[in-house]
Amino acid sequence: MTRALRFAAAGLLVLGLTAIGVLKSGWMAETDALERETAAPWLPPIGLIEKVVCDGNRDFRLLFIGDVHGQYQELMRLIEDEAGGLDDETTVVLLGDMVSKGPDSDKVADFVLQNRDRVKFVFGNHELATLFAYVNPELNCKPLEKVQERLLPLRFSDTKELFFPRDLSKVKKSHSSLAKQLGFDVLKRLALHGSLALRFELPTKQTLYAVHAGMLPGDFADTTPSVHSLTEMKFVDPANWKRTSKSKFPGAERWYKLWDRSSPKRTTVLYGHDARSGLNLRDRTKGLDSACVKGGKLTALEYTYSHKKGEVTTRLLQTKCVQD
Ligand SMILES: [Mn+2]
Repeated sequence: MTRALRFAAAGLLVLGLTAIGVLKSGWMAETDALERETAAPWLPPIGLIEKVVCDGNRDFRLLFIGDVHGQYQELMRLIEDEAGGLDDETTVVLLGDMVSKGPDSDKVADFVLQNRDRVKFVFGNHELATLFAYVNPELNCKPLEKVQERLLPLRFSDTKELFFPRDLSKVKKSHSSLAKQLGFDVLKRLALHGSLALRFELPTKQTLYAVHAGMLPGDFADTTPSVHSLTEMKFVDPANWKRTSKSKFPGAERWYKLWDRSSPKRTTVLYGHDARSGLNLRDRTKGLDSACVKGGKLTALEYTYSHKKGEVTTRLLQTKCVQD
């Protein structure tokens, strides 16, 4: 082999090895990215609203229940003893914050998922915090400033809004532990089953909305409400409805006062979230969080439809709660 040929062969060999190296590192980078992607916690988007048209040709009953907060025994007592149990005519609607704080969040979640055809729920701030803690496992292990930019939002199927909690300190270690305890399968099924709001059209032309925190006039009719207002709001600025808050601020008003003034007459909002105000039954809004987890009561508001009479009757059911 001439010298020149030897040089050329060596050159080709180097080139070849380099090419393999480049290809390999490219391939490795791609695999790494893929692994990261697969490893990143993922949950399906949550539905914004589920609409139910109730059939006027048969009897039915809707049982709206305030914040359960993991008080499984009380929930069972309310449904079995006070309400006479789940039957084919009954739909239970949990008004959010069904998990967290109390002792048996896992049992409450299992109960909901095992009775999906009879038990519906809307997401409360505690369910969102638990899901958020699940998709952001670093949140409670590292200082906030280190993870803040890497946080992943929660996603919803009918709104482009990406949800980050307004106050990250409200996503606590207990939410991360609960997320771990429930695990991916349960959280995924909860995300697929629940929604941020429910709307029931009754045969009597009444409309019932179920949300965790509150609604503003025009929500779902003219405007898409924000996740924060549906799950956290207690107060609103009457001059700028986009300004909502959990705590009182100058000029703020309770959201249900706006609702009383400007919403359609035959439309009622059932909600939870406000244990401090307690049971709050008004003409067009029904607040059902009666502080069960703090040793208060667990409340259900029952709507029973009789197709013979063509009428809806309501009844309030309560059970006393034992503080854990
Ligand atoms: Mn709440």
